[in-house]
Amino acid sequence: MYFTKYPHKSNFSFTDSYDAKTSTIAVGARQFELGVTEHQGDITHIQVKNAAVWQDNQCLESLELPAVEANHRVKISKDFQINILGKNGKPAFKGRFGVSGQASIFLFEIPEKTQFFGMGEKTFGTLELSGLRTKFWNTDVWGDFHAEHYGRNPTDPPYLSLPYLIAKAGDEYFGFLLHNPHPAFMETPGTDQSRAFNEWQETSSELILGSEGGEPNLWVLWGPSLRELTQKLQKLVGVTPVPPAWSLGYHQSRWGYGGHDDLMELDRQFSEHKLPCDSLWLDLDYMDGYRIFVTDKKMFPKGAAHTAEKLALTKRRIVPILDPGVKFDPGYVVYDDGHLHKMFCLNAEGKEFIGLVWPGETVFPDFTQTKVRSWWSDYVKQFAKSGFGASWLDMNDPSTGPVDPQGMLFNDGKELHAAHHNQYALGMQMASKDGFLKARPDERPFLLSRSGFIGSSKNAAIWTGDNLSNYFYLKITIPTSVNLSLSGIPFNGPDIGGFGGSVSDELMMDWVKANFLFPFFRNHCAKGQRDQEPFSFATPTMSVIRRYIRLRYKLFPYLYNLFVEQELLGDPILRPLMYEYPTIGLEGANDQFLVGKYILQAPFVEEKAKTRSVFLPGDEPWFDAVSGEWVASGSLTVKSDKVSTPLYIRAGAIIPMQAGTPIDNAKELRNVHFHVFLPEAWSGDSSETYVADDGISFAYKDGGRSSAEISFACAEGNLALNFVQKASGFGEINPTFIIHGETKSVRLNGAVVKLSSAKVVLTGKSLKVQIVKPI
Ligand code: NBV
Repeated sequence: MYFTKYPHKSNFSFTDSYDAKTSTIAVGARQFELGVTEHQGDITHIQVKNAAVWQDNQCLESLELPAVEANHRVKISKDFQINILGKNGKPAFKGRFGVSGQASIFLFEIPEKTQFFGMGEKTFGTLELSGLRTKFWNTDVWGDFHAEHYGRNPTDPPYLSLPYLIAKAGDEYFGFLLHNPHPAFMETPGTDQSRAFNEWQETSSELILGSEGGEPNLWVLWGPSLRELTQKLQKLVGVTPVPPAWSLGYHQSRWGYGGHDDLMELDRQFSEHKLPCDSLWLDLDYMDGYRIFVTDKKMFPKGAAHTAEKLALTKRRIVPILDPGVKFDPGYVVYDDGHLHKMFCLNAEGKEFIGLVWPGETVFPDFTQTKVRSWWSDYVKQFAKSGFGASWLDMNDPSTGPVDPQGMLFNDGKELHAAHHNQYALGMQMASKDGFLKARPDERPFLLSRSGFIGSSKNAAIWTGDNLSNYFYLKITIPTSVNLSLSGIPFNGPDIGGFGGSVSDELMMDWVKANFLFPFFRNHCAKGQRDQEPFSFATPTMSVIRRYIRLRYKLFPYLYNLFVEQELLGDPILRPLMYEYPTIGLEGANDQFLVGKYILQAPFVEEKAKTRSVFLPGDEPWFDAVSGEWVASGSLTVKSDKVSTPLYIRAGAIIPMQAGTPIDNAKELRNVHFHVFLPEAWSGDSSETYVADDGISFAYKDGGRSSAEISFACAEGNLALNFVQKASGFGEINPTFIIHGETKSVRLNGAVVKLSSAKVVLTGKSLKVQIVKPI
């Protein structure tokens, strides 16, 4: 597999006739059946079939299909062009279909000034993705690229493949999803800056969406806004079920923690420093000789369950790593059992395929087979019962070390590696999730996975793999995580502080400030690097890190509700500014983002920067959470400061928060503070739905959730607040209102209320607020 070479359109033959009556297209002498199925919500499926060329794609997770309903978005013209119509009913994208052996492409002429976004996990460092040639093939970045390359430059492809592209043409949005587990490729018109020669910089003038094999399966989505398009995509690939509350906390990991003693010491330090932390992670070292599912007795002399019990006192969980590779070691029970029952991938000689991973010679469960997923899930079940609260699925790209993975065949040696490579991790996620559910049927499972594919959103959170402790990697966290969020993977985040290399105090503080509200928030680093736990830094640095970990917990009700909303509607947690402000251009696209609709961050991500420019969208002023002042929208310059970070809140926001300053991992959803943000003499209104549930079980699906409507109207400083509890499946919600802004009078549910003054700290100085006591 060449990562930096892409099929050229000239090597393809294109459709030269179309028979509308039989839905048959012809490419030279070959006939293909063309299926165009229209679904509700302007979603159209274009499928090309020819049993002599392709078998049906074996996708492990199917899409969540909306009902079939005419939408007239895709029209095949008499000259067999695939026209995708814009809102004016005219073709916006004019496409051709071509084949080259088993490879296939869709080639589209595009409207002028089309912009591109999405593409899953790409690390190009920009939100907009014109002028790129790219592949979708899950890699083990540190195993597959040269260290000099990934240190400070984008490497492509990354760990996770999500062959989805968003095209913004004028003010409408088109989504293109290639649902085919075979390797895919895309080319977007523009200039490919990664090439040294001018002649190679210009990419195709047409948009190219292709697959190197497998049945061509293109899903075309349309939306009048990025919000509607993203909601449709998320529902199509599967929303992320609201995760357990603890998984939204702070996570502490490092490669090098051993067993019981290390965990207890970490636990003590987090408590001593009054640092909230929900889980402690174990990397490879807890295993007996890298044998998965076998915990080293020296690390846990009394068993992991004993440690888990102790950690339950501070409500922390243990999250151990699981690699897919099974040590090739006759006598080791997992190997013997898997060997006996033919669970492993084979090579072309019909023998077990061997790669070289941590345990040395390694075999690989064939997760494409139902029986193998069930076998694996039984091991995960026992593993979960032995004291582990969740699991972290690594190396599932699958990494085979220096061995070429293409030799690894699936389905008892009958199917080529490429047919399933991109969904190997997905199979591991599905099997592992089942294992946790078998162990604890009433508990929402949590898995973190490195690689993934379409459908991973239903099974696991994704971290963006091995990064380095430098500003290049800090800076790309924003476009990478935002594009991933727009591509159907809302629960994601990078290794905070950087995995490889030793982080400086400045970088660690900048990193935490930039990512502390990312959907997934885990500090992780490699063996041999400096300690990266908050308390391993000097006290002034630790205090800054702690301030943001605590602020995440303070904002937990807001974050949790964003995940609830994501499950219901499909909106991501991280959003680019244009998600909420559709009329703006690319201002702030690469180094600013929104968390939900109310919080805007513009963190410092350049080394030693003293100032940075910030763009505040819309017509209304924004609340500067550092100073407590209201600032006019538009462009401004802000100064860096050791303690605070540029964070702005939208006028009229209602943000649920926990009371006070969290010093442990307690998460209170019922006694909640609703912070209301009112610019001076503001006239306007706002409303929000707020929910609370037990944060761990599935009871919320069955009435076990409380909800309330919070609304207000403000006319020149006269504020009328309303709070109505709508559902009480999880008991009463007790609101307190915290008002940021001057008011002349305040009423709550019609009655005049008395206010008291207080102070609240968010990111900067202590802010004066008015409190409306609980009713
Ligand atoms: O298990 C060790 C590491 C792990 O810490 C990291 O997070 C993974 O992305 N793992 C990769 C294997 C070795 C990487 C050099």
